[in-house]
Amino acid sequence: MTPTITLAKGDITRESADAIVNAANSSLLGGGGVDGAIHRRGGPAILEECRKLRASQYGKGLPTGQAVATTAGELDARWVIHTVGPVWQVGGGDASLLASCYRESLRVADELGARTVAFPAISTGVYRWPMDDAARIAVETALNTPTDVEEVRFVLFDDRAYEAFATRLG
Ligand code: AR6
Repeated sequence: MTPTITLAKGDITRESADAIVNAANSSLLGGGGVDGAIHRRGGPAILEECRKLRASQYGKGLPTGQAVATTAGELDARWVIHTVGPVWQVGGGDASLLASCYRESLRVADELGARTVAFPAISTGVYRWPMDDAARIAVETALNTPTDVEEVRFVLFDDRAYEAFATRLG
């Protein structure tokens, strides 16, 4: 099935969804941006599970483009799905890895049985991916990934991000 795509503006940690996606880094141990906000509002249970993941199957960290779930702690969600976007380097970035973040997050969501999933604009903050290109990759991948997720909600932090995604949706 193809999910319905919806857009929201604001802080993703205020959203209610089965799963909220975190724009994490490989350490899984927190950072700034969405990651910082999720750990702050979600509370210590999330970090505790991330530490366990680091002590078990992700001893070297979560590779770029992959996704893994933990509890959502005190967020209004059942799970946080952590994924690691690629960094935009001078002149470009690996678009297949950014697409993989969305695809793998949806695969994990399917495994969990999540039906509504809220995504931030992965890689467009600290990792510097240009917003228009990131919006294109996010929307195309969500529309082209077979999934049982019914709603993919992109939660955009400001007007510019919202407009970039709205333009892509047409
Ligand atoms: N809700 C929704 N969107 C947000 C929020 C929020 N609370 N806060 C920021 N954004 P970023 P990345 C937007 O930097 O580029 C962290 O330190 C932001 O404006 O969160 O994938 C991690 O630990 C931008 O458009 O993620 C990694 O080290 C988008 O969310 C690194 O940053 C993504 O910005 C990951 O960088």
